[in-house]
Amino acid sequence: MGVWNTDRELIEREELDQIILERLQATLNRAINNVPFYHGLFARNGVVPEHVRSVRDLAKIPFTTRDHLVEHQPYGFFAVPLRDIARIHLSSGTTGRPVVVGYTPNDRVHWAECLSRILCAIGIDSSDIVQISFAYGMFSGGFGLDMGAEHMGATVIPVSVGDVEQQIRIMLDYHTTCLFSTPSYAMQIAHVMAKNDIQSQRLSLKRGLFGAEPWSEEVRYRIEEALGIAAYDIYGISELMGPGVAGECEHRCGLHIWEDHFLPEIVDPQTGATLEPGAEGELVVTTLTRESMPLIRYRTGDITSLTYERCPCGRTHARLARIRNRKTDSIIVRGVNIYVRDVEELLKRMFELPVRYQLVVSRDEQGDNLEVLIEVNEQLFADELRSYQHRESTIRHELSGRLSFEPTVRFVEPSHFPPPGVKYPRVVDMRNNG
Ligand code: DLL
Repeated sequence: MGVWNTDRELIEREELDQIILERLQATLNRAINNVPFYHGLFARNGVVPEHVRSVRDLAKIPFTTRDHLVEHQPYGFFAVPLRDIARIHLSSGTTGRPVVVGYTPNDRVHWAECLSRILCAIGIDSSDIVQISFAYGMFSGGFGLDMGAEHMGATVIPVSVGDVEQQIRIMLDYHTTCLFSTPSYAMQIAHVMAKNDIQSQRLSLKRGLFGAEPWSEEVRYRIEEALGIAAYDIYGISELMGPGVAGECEHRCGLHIWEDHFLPEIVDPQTGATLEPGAEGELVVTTLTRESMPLIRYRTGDITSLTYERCPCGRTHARLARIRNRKTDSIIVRGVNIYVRDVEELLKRMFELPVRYQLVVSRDEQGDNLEVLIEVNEQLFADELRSYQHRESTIRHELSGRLSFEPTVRFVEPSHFPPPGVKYPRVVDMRNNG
């Protein structure tokens, strides 16, 4: 498979380290001079950019959190005047209030570069027809990947999300060779294909690029089997840029994070202490080229680990382990830690088909309440009422076995959720809303 930018992707480590340090200095200066938040933060903590002489010195600088961004909405973190901003997106806000993200023309050039590297690394070229089934609009996924695929010469079909049968029709009619979507949407597509007896051999699909939410090796295997493709992982976070911060190459042994644009650290999520390569912890990123919105030691909330060992593909950039879950993907209700993943596992076992669900936590005089909302899809409607009730009571029973109280389980109409393929929060915590 190809390499988009040989000079940058296969660069010797020493040279890469030099670029990182120079760009780090430039970023610190840009932030301190142009963003009042950073000016104040550095002054309060006695940080002078010149004192940051190595990446290790970064630990002297306090973290930036999502709450900081929320406090300074909409434009408080912009380091350039609004007239220099070419585009605005929103972080999708699956874990809180959305935040505005700006791009200068140069930021867009870097975005297209990072994405082209990933697309090329998984074998996409100008002969490919790429169906983009991420949401377009304020979410960075649809537009960003559209721009990246077009930049590297592929043919783009900008389908966006929604009706799953339409996705399949377009794949069949227009001979789509690559599908880009969330992994859960790909599973839904696979499910509808199976239901309508459409064999994967009828498709021209060769590969798929999936991300924007956690997924497992098992899901990868199921997507590959069902769609007859090779499936690759792409990571990104809107506050930092959008999709393309990191992605797999053909070896699929971790996601290369483009260190000439993003400086990664792994920290202990509780203490904030920097951890050694290989240790699992929270990913913290400092942007190195962003003009519009430089972020220093930004806490992503994503749990992963880092390796600097050279990949068989020859790229020198560090690799992230697949993102396991967000720190916020567990929630404490009545003193019990509930992992969203556990609930998902349980639902998977019960239904054997992709279901959408949401955990809603609220509080009244009796204390905290947990409600598990489950989308009623066609298959469930077709079921006997008895099995319906049986499932409701089994879920309630299984969950109350782990908790010290009984949650409520409620089946809801599809209209409760956004259109299929769109990200939505798995947890809604209403306890702080007064
Ligand atoms: O999800 C950007 C994106 C679009 C990435 C398309 C990949 C493909 P946000 O909406 O800001 O941006 O959400 C970012 O999604 O902090 C992770 O928790 C999660 N996430 C993104 N990619 C992955 C992945 C986009 N490959 C948040 N694996 C991040 C696991 C992911 N989680």
